[in-house]
Amino acid sequence: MKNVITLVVLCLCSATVYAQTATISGQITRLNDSPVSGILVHLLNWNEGLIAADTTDTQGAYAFSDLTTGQEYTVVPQDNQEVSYLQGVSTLDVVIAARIILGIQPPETPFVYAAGDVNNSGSLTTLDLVLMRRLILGIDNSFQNSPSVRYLRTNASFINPDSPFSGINYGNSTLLLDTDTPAFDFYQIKMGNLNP
Ligand SMILES: [Ca+2]
Repeated sequence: MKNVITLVVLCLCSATVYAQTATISGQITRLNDSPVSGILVHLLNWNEGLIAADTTDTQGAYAFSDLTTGQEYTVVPQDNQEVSYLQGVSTLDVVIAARIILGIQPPETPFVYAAGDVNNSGSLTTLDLVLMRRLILGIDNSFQNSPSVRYLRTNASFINPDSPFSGINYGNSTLLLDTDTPAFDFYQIKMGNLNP
């Protein structure tokens, strides 16, 4: 009996020592840094199972607390606001995209480049220009292979800063939680709006 009690006490002590928790928090903003409120954010476990949900507040902030450390989590902002495809897309955006494609004006950020990839092919090409024109002219009312907005980690970068056409490292929305992780931030990218 004494051995059993000792074992139970040992187990409880171990649980106290190892079951540590931490918080993942961050903010969703537009490219002009204005916060986006009301965005549903899902937290998935290593098995892509939904374990928590939060909605961004007026500051665009979300948080998940009391998460067991030593495990992998993925933060996934949901496209729940039904932003019109046409919102923010004009001929000026087509001109900017054309200048990028022609090499006249390099994209200022990977996010501008990503916003132009409206067919979700991974690169910005004349095909994207065609689709943007068709949307502006009312021939299409959506981008078939892309939602109207996408969410990218703010630490996304060009794979080769000297050559935007080499592609984008989209950053990681999955992390192995070790300690409190603030500033796990996202940009809301309005597809087709290269001049936010
Ligand atoms: Ca494309």
